[in-house]
Amino acid sequence: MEEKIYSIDPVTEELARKAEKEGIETLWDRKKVMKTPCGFGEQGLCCRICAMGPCRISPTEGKGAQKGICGATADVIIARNLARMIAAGTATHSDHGRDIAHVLHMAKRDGNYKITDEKKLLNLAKEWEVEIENRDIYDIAHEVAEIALNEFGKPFGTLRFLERAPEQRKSVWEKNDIRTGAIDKEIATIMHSTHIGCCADAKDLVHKGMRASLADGWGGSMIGTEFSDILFGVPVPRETEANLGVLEEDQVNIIVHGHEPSLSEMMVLAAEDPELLQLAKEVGAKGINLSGMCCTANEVTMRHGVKIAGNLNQQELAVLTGAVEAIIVDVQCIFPALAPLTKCYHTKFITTSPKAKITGATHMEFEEEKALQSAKEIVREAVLNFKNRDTKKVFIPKTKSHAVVGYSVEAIKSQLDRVVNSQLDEGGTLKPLADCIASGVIRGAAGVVGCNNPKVKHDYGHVELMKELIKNDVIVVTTGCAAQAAAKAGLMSKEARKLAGKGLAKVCELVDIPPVLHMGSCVDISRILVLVSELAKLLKVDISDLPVVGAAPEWMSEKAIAIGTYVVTSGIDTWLGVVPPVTGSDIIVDILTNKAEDIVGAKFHVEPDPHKAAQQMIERIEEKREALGLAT
Ligand code: SF4
Ligand code: MSK
Repeated sequence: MEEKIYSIDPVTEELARKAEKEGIETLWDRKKVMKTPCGFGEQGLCCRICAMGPCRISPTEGKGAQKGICGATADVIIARNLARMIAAGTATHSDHGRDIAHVLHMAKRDGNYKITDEKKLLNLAKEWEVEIENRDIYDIAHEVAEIALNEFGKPFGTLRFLERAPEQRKSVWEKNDIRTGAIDKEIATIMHSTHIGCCADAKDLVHKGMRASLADGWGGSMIGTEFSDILFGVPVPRETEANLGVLEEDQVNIIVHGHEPSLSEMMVLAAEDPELLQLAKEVGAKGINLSGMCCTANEVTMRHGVKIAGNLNQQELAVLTGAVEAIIVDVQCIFPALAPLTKCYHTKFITTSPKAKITGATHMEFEEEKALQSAKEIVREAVLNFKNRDTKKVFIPKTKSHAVVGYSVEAIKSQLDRVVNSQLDEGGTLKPLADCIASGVIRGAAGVVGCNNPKVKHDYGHVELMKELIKNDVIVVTTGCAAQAAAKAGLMSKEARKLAGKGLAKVCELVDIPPVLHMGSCVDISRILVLVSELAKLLKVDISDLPVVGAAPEWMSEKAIAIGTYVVTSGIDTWLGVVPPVTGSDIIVDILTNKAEDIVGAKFHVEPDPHKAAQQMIERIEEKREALGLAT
C-alpha cells in the first residue's frame, strides 16, 4: 500500500496507519474525496447571499459572468464574504468572552465558581474606575462583570480595552475611524451591510471588517482572557507533557475538547473527586487520566499542567487509540466526524453546550448553576464506560514530549525579574525584554498562532517556522494549536535552547525560559496584544514600529481570519501559510497585502513555505530595527 505522509508528528502518522488498517476514515481521507477544491470558492468568487443567486463570477476577465444578478462585482462579493468571515470569528471569540463574564457575574464565595486572583480583579476594577474601598470582593466582581457584559451592547462609546493600546495606535484608529464600539453592534453592522443591496464598496467593507476585528482582540477575547484569569488563576510556568502518548493504558482516559474553561475547570475538579476515583478502581482502572485537546487543552495545561493530548487534526486519532472512555466537548473546532467515529469504538462522545449539539453524540448539558455536579455526572459516565473498552483495539503510541507552559504576561514579567538589577530597575515590568530587543541580543519577537489545516502537512508549517525564527534570535510566543505543535516538537522544553541562536539562547538561560513561550488559547492572543502594547510604551513607539511580526502558518477557521485582521489592524505584519479566499479580487488583495500598511502600519503576507516566510519575517524585523535606530 502506498504510504501517505500526513504529518511531521510520528504519533499522528502511526495512528493514521492504524486508521488505514482498520478501514476507518479520517479528515485526510475526506480531503482526498473532495478532490480539487472548487476554483470559484477558492478565489472567493461565489455569492449565495440572496435567492436570486447563487452567483459565481468568472475568474477570467471579459469572459463569462462578470457580475452577480444584482450587479455585485467580484470585488464586492469577495469583500462581503471576507467581512462575514471576520464577523463570524469575532462573534465566536466574543460569545466565549461573554460566557466567562456571565460566570464571573454568578461567582460567589460558597459557589462552584470563585475568585482565584483578587489582585487581577482589583487592577481591572481600578482600570475601569469601579469603587473598591470597603467593598466585598464579590460585589466588586459582579460590578466589573456587569460592565464587561455591557461592552457587548452599549449604545454609545468605544471599547474600554482599546485604552490599553499606546497613544500612537489609538490615534491611528481614531484617524481612520476604526475605534470599535459595542461588540455585538460591530458584528450586526457587518451582517446588515453585507445583506443584498446594502454596502457595495469593497474598500469600505474591508474597513468595516478591520473595525469589527478589534471587537474580537481588544473586546471579546480580552474579556475572555482577563475574566478566566480572575476566576481560575493567572497562569504561571509549569511542566506538562504533550501528544497522544499521554493516554494511559490502565486508567480511565477522558479528553476535554473545545474552548471555554468554565467546563474544563470543573472537569479537572471532578476527575480528582475521591468517590469517582474509587468508582474507577471498582471498574478495574488505576485512576482517571484527564487530558485536553485544542484550546481547552491550552486553558487547563496553562493553569493546572493537565496534559495535552493533541491539536485539531488529532481529535479523530485520539478515538482511534481505542483507549479513550469519553471525549467531552463544549464549543468550536469539534469535528462532527467524531459522532460516527466513536460508534466504531467504545468512546462516548458527549456534547455539553446548548450552542453545539451534534447529531449522534450524547448530550449532557453542562449547567453552570450546578457546575461541579454536572461535571461529576459526565465523569461518572466516562468511568462506567471503562469496562466496555476492547483491549484488542487499543494502541497508545509511546511518544510524548515534555514542555513548560504558562507564560502569561504576568509570568513573563516575573521570570524577567530574575535579571533585574534591583538598584537600577523596578521589577514587574517588561523592561529587561525591551532592553534585550533594543541591544539586539534578541532581534525581535514573533507570535505564531492558529490551527491545523490538511492543506499543510500537519504541524510542519508551525514547527519549521518556529525553529527558523529562534535559530535567528527571534523569540516566539504562541497560542492555540500552533502552541501544541511546538509542545509536541519539544520546542517548549529548556533543551530547545540549543536550537536557538546565541543571543536568544543566552537570554533563555538567564531568565530560565524556553525559546518558544506558550501564552495560552486562541482568545489569549489578547495577552500578546497587552505584551506588545507594554513593549511599545516602554520604547515610546507605536506597536507598528516594533520589531514584532505574526504568523498563522496552518490557519483554517473564521476565527483565524478575525485574529489575523485584528493583529494587522493593531500594527503587526502577519504571514499566512494558507491562501485566504480573496484572490479573485485584485483590489482586495492590494488592500490586504499592500495598502493596509498606509492605513494601519501593517499588512498581510502570504507564504506557504515556512522557511521562506521565516526569512521574510526576519527581514521585516531588521527593517523595523533599522527604522528605530536599534543596534544592528
Ligand atoms: Fe447574486 Fe447579488 Fe444575490 Fe449575491 S447578492 S447571490 S451576487 S444577486
Ligand atoms: S482550537 S481555532 S483549530 S487554533 Fe482554538 Fe486550534 Fe484554530 Fe481551533
